[in-house]
Amino acid sequence: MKRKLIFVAVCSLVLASCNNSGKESANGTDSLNTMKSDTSHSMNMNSSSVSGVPAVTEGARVFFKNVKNNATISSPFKVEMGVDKMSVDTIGPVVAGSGHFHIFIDAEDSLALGTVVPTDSAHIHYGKGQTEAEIKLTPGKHKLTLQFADGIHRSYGSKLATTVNVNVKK
Ligand SMILES: [Cu+2]
Repeated sequence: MKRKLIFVAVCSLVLASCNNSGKESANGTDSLNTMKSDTSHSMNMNSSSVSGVPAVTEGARVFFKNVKNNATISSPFKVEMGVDKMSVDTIGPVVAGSGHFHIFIDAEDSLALGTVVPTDSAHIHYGKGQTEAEIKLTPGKHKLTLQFADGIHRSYGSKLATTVNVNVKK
């Protein structure tokens, strides 16, 4: 409710952004949260690669719990995602020390710090705070990357990414 009200306020301020977010209400909420949480200096509300991504906790890392590099797996595969020294949260306001998982399939080894993770068939978001997910892969070799990003999908960079190669059974 509160969000909606603020969202309307944002729309009346930024008509262009409202048009964009009409396509996908989640993103509209996201740009709102950028504004709310980034009170320091950024005037560019629509930027998709802004500074202001929370710091990565010293020693934090992400890892696949149940698949090692060069493993042979079957599809569908229930992948388990882990993170040390950061907490897993849903999408929403940016909170230091927290974020959500993404799996990239046959894509980048990581996305540069601050880059918003795209939403497409090669970049899957687990914005409900999932730590387990079923993924479907065609038989053969694939590359899976686990990437952690903040509440508005801004990548925490290579420090919070890991990649494994897998071989999917027929
Ligand atoms: Cu995301």
